[in-house]
Amino acid sequence: MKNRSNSIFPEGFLWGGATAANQCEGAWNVDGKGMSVADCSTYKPKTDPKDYKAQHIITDEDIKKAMESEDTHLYGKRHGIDFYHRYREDLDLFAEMGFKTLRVSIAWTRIFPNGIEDEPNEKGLKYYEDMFTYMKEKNIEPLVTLAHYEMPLYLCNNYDGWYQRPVVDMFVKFCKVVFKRYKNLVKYWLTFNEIDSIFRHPFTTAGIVTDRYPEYKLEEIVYQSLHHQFIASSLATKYCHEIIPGSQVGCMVTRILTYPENCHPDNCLLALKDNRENYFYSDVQVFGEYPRFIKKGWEEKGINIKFQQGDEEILKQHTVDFVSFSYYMSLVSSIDAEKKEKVSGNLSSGVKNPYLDVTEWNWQIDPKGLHYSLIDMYDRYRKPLFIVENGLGNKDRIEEDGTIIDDYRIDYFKSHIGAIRDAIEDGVEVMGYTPWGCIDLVSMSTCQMSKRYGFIYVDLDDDENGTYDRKRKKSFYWYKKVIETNGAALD
Ligand code: BGP
Repeated sequence: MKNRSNSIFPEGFLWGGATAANQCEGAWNVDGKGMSVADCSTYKPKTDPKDYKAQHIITDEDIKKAMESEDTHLYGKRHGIDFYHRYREDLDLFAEMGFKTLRVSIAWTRIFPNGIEDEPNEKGLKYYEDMFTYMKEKNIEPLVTLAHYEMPLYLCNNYDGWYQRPVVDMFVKFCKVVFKRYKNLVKYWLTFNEIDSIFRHPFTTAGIVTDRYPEYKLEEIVYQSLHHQFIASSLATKYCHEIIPGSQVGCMVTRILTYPENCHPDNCLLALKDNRENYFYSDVQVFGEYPRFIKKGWEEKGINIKFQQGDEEILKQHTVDFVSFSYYMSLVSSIDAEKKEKVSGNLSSGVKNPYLDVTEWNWQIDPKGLHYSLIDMYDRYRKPLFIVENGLGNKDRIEEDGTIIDDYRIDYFKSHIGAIRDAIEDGVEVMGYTPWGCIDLVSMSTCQMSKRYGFIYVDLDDDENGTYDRKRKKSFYWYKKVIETNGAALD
């Protein structure tokens, strides 16, 4: 029997939570902010919220409509939870929970509204400076994502998003400005959120409007844009290290573990290949080169990716210090996938695992998969790991006495934090844990408010009705205790 009276989590473990500018700040056109791709995402009440594809295809016609509209009801990310104006109150609540860190992102469009300006927008810079300063006062270490599902819409319209190479320079210019401005405030940085999402939702991840291109060209366009993001990520890492000595930069990927349906060797091989594909994105950023199977695939499919002179060296020389990832679910690989029942999640779908429960949004719940992934990733990379997203999207109910008894969320976290503890016991180096949407925010995939992840409730519904008031849920007090005891209170 394991003795768990003392905490297994290392001293200095970064307990906290995660958010992103486009889903919580709101204030979409305030203080000089430019329009971003996220400001075009709509809440589509008539579409099945589980139909992720339907939520994500954005055409030029949709962009035009969005640009002509001032509406914030339909475009939920434009209002977020008004974190822009309320961040002090929210940071007070996070500090009350004992957060050691908070993951936020910087909206590129607050700093360079269209991406092409020579000079940054001072109001945008000042906003983040004030926020980081306040975090420091509260003893919360900022963990900052440079690109979390947004880019200036101008670049999408005039440079085909990340498809055109000059966007790399514009992003690097943005990075240098924020590194210089926040060098004394921010030590931990992440480059691209879930960089692997580019195939699942090219518009949100890289400003690629798929209906502009013939179908047969799309894969090449996505790979080329991804290559530009990899280069931009390496250059961001380089300049971060140069400008902020002692800083640490991580890549950020979606970990989607895939099990074989059974021990049939064909299924095992398929699962191995699916996992290898999922690892491709962190492999490039950790090992500094493309895996052979990707290049071979390009050759076979006649995909021609343009490398500029020096690109290979850039990738090789500026690899990341740690590996961060989101973990929500696992999938199953089967050679008979066509005939099997499917589940969704993180905008991808797969064969249903009969041993697992699913969330209200049909995402499979698998804490053991987190344990498995942590061991597997650490064995592969030998770099510190950071779980920067994990959580349960669920509807919450307010009781008559005003309380929110979210025991389902507590159970979810208990099992997942338990899995992290088990992995640490198995020798895995884990830097920290920042559950997603530590305060309710607008859903990335469906733009709903009702898909709630938070320890803190925000009074706002899918149609933007509500007071925006914040309220502590039962899980708030539970997580506070876990942090206070450095994980020992889990049992
Ligand atoms: C990740 C994204 C987040 C986030 C989360 C939950 O893929 O990085 O931005 O929102 O998933 O997804 P959703 O909001 O669709 O429930």
